[in-house]
Amino acid sequence: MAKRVLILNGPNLNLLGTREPGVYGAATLADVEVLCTDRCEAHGLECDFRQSNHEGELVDWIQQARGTAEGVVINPAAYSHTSVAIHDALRMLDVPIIEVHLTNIHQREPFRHHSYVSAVARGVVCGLGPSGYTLAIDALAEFID
Ligand code: CA2
Repeated sequence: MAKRVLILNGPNLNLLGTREPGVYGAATLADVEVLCTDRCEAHGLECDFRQSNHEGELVDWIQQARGTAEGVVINPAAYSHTSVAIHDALRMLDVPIIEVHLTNIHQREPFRHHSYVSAVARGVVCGLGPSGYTLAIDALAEFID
C-alpha cells in the first residue's frame, strides 16, 4: 500500500488564482492539487490534499495524521503567524513536516516574518510559488524512504 502524505492549506488559499494574482500568481488551488498529486504519484506516494479556513479543523486533521500519514506538507497561510494551536498539534507528530509559502514571507510585511510553524518543521520553502509544494514533496519522499 502507498504511503500517505498529508498536504494542508490554510485560510483563504481557496481563493488562489482568483484574486491578487500579482502577489500569489495565477494558479488555482485545484492546479496546485494536480501538481501535488502528480508529484506524489511519481514517488509512489498517496496524496491527501486539503484546505480549510478554520483553525480547529486544521488541528483535527493534524491530530488525525498520527499513525495515518508518513509526512506532512503545510501552508498554514495566515495561521503561520498566529497559531500556537497548530504549532502544538504539529509538534505531537513524529513524521517529517515541511512548511511551504508561495511568497517570500521575509520580503513582505514584518508581521509575516515570524511563523509559529517553522520551529516544528523539518524544512521551510518560501517564495517559489507552487513549485515550493513539489520541492517539499521531493524532500519528504527522501526523508520517508
Ligand atoms: O505565501 C504564502 O503562501 C502565505 O502562506 C499566504 C497567506 C499569507 O497570509 C501568508 O503570510 C503567506 C495568504 C493566503 C491567502 O491567499 C489568497 C489568495 C488569493 C487571494 C487572496 C488571498
